[in-house]
Amino acid sequence: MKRNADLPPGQYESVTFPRFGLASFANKFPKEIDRTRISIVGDVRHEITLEAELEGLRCVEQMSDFHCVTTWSHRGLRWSGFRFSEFYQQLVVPLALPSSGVDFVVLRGQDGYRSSLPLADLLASDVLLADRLNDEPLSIAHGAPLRLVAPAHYGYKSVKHIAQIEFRCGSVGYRASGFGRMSHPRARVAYEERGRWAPGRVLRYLYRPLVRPTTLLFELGLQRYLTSIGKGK
Ligand SMILES: Nc1nc2c(c(=O)[nH]1)N[C@H]1C(S)=C(S)[C@@H](COP(=O)(O)O)O[C@H]1N2
Ligand SMILES: [Mo]
Repeated sequence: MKRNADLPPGQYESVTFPRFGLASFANKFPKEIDRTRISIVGDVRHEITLEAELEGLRCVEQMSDFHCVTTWSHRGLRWSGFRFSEFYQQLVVPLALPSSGVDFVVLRGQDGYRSSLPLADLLASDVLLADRLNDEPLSIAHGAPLRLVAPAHYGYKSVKHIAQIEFRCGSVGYRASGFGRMSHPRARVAYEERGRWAPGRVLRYLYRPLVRPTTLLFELGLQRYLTSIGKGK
């Protein structure tokens, strides 16, 4: 890894893009990668499952950098998929009829991981639901069949293997995966909002030593899994 002055505060450039996450998810994988289905639940009039409807959305491409809270950043990823804002306006609003007070969204992956963002942050034009990375279908490592990409927020908000999206009025009672009490409600990279209870400038030094062991744990988990399904090297 090397330092890079024009990265957000406290970040290093990583030349590789590792499979990464909370240690407890290193050995968890999606059950269904050939089919994209998202269930819409919460404060909505109709709880629905979207599948064929997704194909009607406009496909967009975007280059963005990816910033993990543990201080590694990988630059210049080319994602394609659809804009979360268009997904919300064109499918969720007319088909699920969210309550007028909906302002908080919980996203859940097929591996059981969950994270949240304010609805307003998800409606930013650089937030995608991506199904391709660098001109190839999304791999299991990086979130097949569909993941969130929210480049202005730390990677822990970009839920992989999306299965369910819950639209809620407020966040009362919600707790994020893992060290849930640590996770920041917005986690904006530009403001170094790494966590809720300690300043970002302090957390960088606590998180950085986790990069190597976590990368290794996630790589081993993936190799073991690919071997078990007959796709290993
Ligand atoms: N479903 C799911 N999504 C997840 C995670 C996870 O373990 N499971 N980890 C998060 C974290 S902490 C990071 S940094 C990014 C890593 O994305 P990558 O594996 O594509 O590098 O995914 C995020 N989304
Ligand atoms: Mo992360």
